Amino acid sequence: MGEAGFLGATITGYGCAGISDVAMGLITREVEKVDSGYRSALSVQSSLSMGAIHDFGTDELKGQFLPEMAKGNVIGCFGLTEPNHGSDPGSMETTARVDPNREGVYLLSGSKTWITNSPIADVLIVWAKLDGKIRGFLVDRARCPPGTLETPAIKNKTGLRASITGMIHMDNCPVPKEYIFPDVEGLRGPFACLNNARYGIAWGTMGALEDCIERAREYALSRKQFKGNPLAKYQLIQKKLADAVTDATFGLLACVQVGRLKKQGLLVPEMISMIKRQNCDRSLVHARSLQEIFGGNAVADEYHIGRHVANLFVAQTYEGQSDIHSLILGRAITGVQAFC
Ligand code: TGC
Ligand code: FAD
Repeated sequence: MGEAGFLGATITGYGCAGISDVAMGLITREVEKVDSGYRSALSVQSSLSMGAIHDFGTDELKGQFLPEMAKGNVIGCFGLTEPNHGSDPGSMETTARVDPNREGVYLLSGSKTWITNSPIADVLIVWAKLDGKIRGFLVDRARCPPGTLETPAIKNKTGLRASITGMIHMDNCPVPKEYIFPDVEGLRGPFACLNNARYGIAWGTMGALEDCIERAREYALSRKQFKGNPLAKYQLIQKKLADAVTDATFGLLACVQVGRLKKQGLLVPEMISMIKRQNCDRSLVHARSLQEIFGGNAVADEYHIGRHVANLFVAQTYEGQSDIHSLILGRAITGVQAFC
């Protein structure tokens, strides 16, 4: 991906491609046609890790990390979710404190879980509370003394198996003050990065759905049941395909429109909640429905449809589960927040 110029591709400078949000969306769609885990790797490196450094890091941090991250030589991850706090990251327990023995050093302690790429990350963007306020820290694995940082992998996942996911355990993990994002405080920091990643998921899930449609169409044309007729001849099968193609088309058009509004500076985050929720939900519903066309063969991995279904459940869950995006939209519509 680094060689192809996909990583951090919307960033201008630092060896990045500087393409539009719509162009990035089109790349994301093609990548997730292959597998949602590939798109996850792309999203985490580009929107969540490089994006955080680009938007909130100092010029020194940008110059030091972005060019190598754009090439894929340095891998990033984004640690927000904790074992006890997923949908509600504002309640996070990970803390930072001033090192009593060394000037200009902070010590991070706490655990993050379900972190894409954490076991292989060189650079870990960690959100933690300093004096009760959420701040962003860049943890450079190479600078962490033994025993202060552990990133075990979470094994035997049922979805997103092409992507490595792990935990981040920090025990007085030292971070120099130059590696703190200086000007961002509160959830605005991580959510700003998530806006771009969620936008990418809305595009990506349409790619996964398109791959399901293509595979189901080919199968329905070749598989014959009842007097030698292909499954594609039957109206119930055609309806499944028609419903899926319709939502894939509407979903892509919505992404294009949101991408254009983003470029014009007319975007509000609720637009992203709307397309993230809708495209994740519809792609999962249709992938499950198209799966039925394969009958028992759907269970065999060589037909790929089951892999997409398992992946799309994850896409619907991470970066704000769909019901959480319903509440974000509900709050915008009514002015009343229903989270707690
Ligand atoms: P709330 O009061 O709503 O907001 C707190 C502060 O944040 C600001 N804010 C935003 N800023 C920019 N963009 C957005 N979309 C924003 N949403 C909120 C807000 O203005 C406020 O700022 P300030 O300055 O006034 O403090 O906070 P809340 O605690 O009530 O939030 C509730 C809720 C549900 C909206 C939020 O917590 C939420 O979205 N939960 C979902 C958690 C989530 O998305 N986690 C993602 C983890 S990362 C991940 O999953 C990566 S997977 C990667 C992969 O493999 O592809
Ligand atoms: P919970 O918050 O416990 O929610 C469980 C269920 O309850 C959900 O259906 C939710 O919608 C519902 N719920 C919660 N609160 C409410 C409410 N107020 N009203 C109604 N319903 C509610 N996180 C990162 O920080 N970085 C990563 O790189 C990352 N990668 C991931 C990769 C994978 C493969 C997976 C599975 C997850 C990843 N995550 C990552 C974590 C992901 O963001 C969380 O799983 C997600 O935010 C949901 O949090 P949770 O799992 O703790 O569920």
